[in-house]
Amino acid sequence: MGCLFATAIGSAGGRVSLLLRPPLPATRGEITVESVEGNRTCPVTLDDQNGTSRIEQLLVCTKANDITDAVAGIAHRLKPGAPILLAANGMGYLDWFDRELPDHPIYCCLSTEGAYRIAPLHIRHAGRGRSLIGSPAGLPAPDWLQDWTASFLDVQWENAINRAQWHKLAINCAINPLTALYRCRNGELARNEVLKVLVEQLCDEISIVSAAAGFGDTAATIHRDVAGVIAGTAANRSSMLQDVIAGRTTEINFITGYLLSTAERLNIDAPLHRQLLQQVTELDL
Ligand code: KPL
Repeated sequence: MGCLFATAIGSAGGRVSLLLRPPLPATRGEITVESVEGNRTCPVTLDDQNGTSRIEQLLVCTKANDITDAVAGIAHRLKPGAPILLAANGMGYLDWFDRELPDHPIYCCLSTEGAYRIAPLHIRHAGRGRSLIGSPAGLPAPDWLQDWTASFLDVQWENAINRAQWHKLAINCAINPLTALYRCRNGELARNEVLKVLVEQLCDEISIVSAAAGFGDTAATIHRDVAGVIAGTAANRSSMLQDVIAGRTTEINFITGYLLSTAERLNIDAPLHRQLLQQVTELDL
């Protein structure tokens, strides 16, 4: 996603540096994005956490588990007040920013764009989606948003990004852990009778927690919305299943873990989510 977003910003005239994990690839600094519409390229400066240039604006496209380490490693290079845009799954990482980088405005990006890596700096933009950017603290749309809205991606400002994030989290809580544990594609959750019942029960628990947490909209529609996403992404392997298959740590603590910490704060039990958190955590070990 980092390569896709970098190319989008580059296409709108922005200057982009990619901060990669060392060792830097032995390729020249150019991203290639393949799509049905043809190939796009974007010149970029390649850098890693040992670089010294100052960062005017930071876009973080890591897994949720890696956000804080990645940002901590380059925080000294951020210009005063540089905005930070987080494009990651799940919730629960904002407290760290409030504590460690209180002078940097934080924005979040939720995206349904589909892209996968073919080689270093070479990706395929496989599915067109929409990206929502907003400020969890309720800040107004910043000037730099124009770099995104003028790009080839469909990007919109979202005033209620917290709600949008919670809604996405709720959907991920109902789909991702089951697909990871049963190693199935999303569509199996609607075909297999046992899994279908589990999805319903997960949605019941999500609905109760959502209502108590002030997300009545998610509480009201979660069963229907999850069914719709399962149908619309039937052939997909969820991101959590992909992590399990690749032997990566899953984002369960930032998905089900965040739902459960919200439930706990509100004195609500969500036993099925608790069980799935434990089972997926065991896969991570
Ligand atoms: O967001 C997803 C994910 O896999 O993380 C869904 C919507 C479940 C699509 O696979």
